[in-house]
Amino acid sequence: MAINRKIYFAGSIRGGREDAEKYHQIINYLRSYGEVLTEHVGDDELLKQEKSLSEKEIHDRDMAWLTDCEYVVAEVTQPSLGVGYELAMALTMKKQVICFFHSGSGKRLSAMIAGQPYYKVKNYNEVSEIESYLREIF
Ligand code: 6K6
Repeated sequence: MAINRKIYFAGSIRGGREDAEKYHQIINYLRSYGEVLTEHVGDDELLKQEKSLSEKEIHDRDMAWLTDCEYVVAEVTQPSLGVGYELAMALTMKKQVICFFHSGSGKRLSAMIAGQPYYKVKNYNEVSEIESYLREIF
């Protein structure tokens, strides 16, 4: 495993947890390519521990991780203010950003993400497609 590569995974938390199982699977794929700093996003048990932190502690820690990482991988199907904020910050910090959108979801991705060419947005139908896409990137 390429331990040195730090990957920040972003996915909806308070925006809604409908896609949490997909986040879990994507994080498992990402583990082959580096250290995933935000494993709790795909793990409801780990997320419970986050509840002991203040809002400021969560924000400041996550921004420190974002600053530290090389890649940001986001699952953007479920709209989330936090994920949108992280993506905007990642652009400002010039991180490599890859976004995955579930095209069979019946949702439409925000134009503020879909219309920003800096973000590499990849549509998928099955989560398993993400594995081969990640293999190409890393
Ligand atoms: C646990 C259960 C409810 O709230 C928590 C603790 N909150 C968070 N813990 C860790 N990361 C968080 C938390 N809230 C937001 N984030 C970050 O923003 C994550 O890195 C996600 O990618 C993103 C989710 O934002 P929202 O707006 O959907 O919560």
